[in-house]
Amino acid sequence: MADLPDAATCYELLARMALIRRFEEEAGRQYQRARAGGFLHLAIGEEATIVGTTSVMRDEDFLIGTYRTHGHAIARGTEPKRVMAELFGRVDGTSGGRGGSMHIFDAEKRFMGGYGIVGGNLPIAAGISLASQYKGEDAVTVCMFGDGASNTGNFGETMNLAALWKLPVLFLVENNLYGMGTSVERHSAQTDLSKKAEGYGVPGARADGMDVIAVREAVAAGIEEAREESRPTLLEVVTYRYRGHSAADPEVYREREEVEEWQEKDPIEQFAKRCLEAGVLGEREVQQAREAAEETVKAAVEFAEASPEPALDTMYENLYARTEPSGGWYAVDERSPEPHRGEDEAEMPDAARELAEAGAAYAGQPEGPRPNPATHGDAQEGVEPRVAAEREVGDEPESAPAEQAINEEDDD
Ligand SMILES: Cc1ncc(C[n+]2csc(CCOP(=O)(O)OP(=O)(O)O)c2C)c(N)n1
Ligand SMILES: [Mg+2]
Repeated sequence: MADLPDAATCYELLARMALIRRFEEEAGRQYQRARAGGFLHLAIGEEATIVGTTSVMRDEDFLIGTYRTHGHAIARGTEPKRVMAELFGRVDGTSGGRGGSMHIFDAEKRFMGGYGIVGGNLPIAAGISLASQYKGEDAVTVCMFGDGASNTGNFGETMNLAALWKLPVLFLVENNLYGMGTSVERHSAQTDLSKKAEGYGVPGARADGMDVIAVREAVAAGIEEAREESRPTLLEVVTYRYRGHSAADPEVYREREEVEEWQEKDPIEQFAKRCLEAGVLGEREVQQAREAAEETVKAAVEFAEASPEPALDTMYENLYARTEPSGGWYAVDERSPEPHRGEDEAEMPDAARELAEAGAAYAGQPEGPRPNPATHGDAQEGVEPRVAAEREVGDEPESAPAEQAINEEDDD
C-alpha cells in the first residue's frame, strides 16, 4: 500500500471527497423536489476516483468527462454554487442554466465538460491534446469515461490516433461495473479493460478506484508518461456507484447485498479511518471536513434558489446555428433548401392535422376530425402516445416530478 502524503494533502483529499458526496446527496434531494430538472446521474461511491485523479493534475491540464461529472467540476475548482445553479437551470450556472446536470463546463478551470453521448468525449480529448502538442504547450489532457463507453467505435478510433500521433493524454476508464443495467461481463468480451487498447499501441494499467491514494499514484504515473514522453496510456480504475444509473433506475439488475458490499469499502470512510489510524489527521479535522462540506452545500442551494431563470427572450442566444424562420422542424429534407410542408413551426398546427388525416385515410381509417397531434400527441383512444409506446426498458423518462422519485432513497 502506498504511503500517505503530508497532513495538509490528506485533509484536502478528504475534504474534497466529503464535499462531492454531500453535494450529490443534496442534488438527488433537490431533483426529487423537482428544483433540479432534466436528467441526473450521481457518482456517489466514485469520489476517490474523481478526487485522486484531479489531485495530481496541474492547473494548465485539461479534464473532460461524461454526464456524471458534478464532482469532477468541483474537484477541478469550479464553485459548487455554480454547479448547483446549473442543475437548477439558473443564469448563474456554469452554462448559464442551459446545459443542466449533464453539461457542466468550465473553460477557465479547463474542465471541458460534460457530454451526454457515450464515448463522445474521447475524440474531443484527442483533439484537445493534439492542440496542446501542436502549440508546444505542456498541458496533459485527462479523459474520463465509463466501462460502457469502451465498447464504442469512438474508443478504437481515438486510441489509434492517440498512439499514432503520440498525444499527451491519459484515458481513464471509470469502471463502475455497469453500463446502465448491463454488467461488464455482459457487455465487454475483454473484462480486463486496461488491456483493451493494447492492440492499438496504448498500454494499460489498473488501480483500485475506492482508494484515493492508489488512484493518485496511478494517475500521476500516466500523467508523467503523457507530459514527459508524450505517450497516451489507458488507466482502468475499478469503482462502484451506489445509486442507480440515473435518478429513475429501478435497479433490477443487481442485488441490494452487492451494493452493501461495496459500501463497506466506502472511499471516504476508508480514507478517514486510515488517516486517523496513522495519526495524520485527528477526529477534529475529520469532523471539520464534514462540517465544511455541509456549509458549502447549504450555501450552494441558497445561491441556486436566489439565481433567476434565464429570460425567455434569450432563448436563442448562444445557439450554434439558427435560420429565420427556423426551418427543419424535426426532419431534414434534402429535396430543396426551403422548409417543406410540416417543417415550418409557424404552419405546424394545421399541417400536422392535415398530414395525420391524410395518413389515417391512407390506412383505411374513417375520415373525420381528429385531434391535432402537434398539440395532443396521437390521441386515438386506447392508443398510447408514440413516444411512451416506443420507449425501451432502461430509457430515461422526461423529468416529470412524479417519475423523478422512483428510485430515490429517503434523503430527507
Ligand atoms: C452513443 C450513446 N449510446 C447510448 C446512450 C444511452 N446511454 C446513456 S448512459 C449509458 C451507459 C454508459 O455506461 P458507462 O459508459 O459504463 O458509464 P456510467 O454511466 O456507468 O458512468 C448509455 C448506454 C448514449 N447516451 N449515447
Ligand atoms: Mg459504467
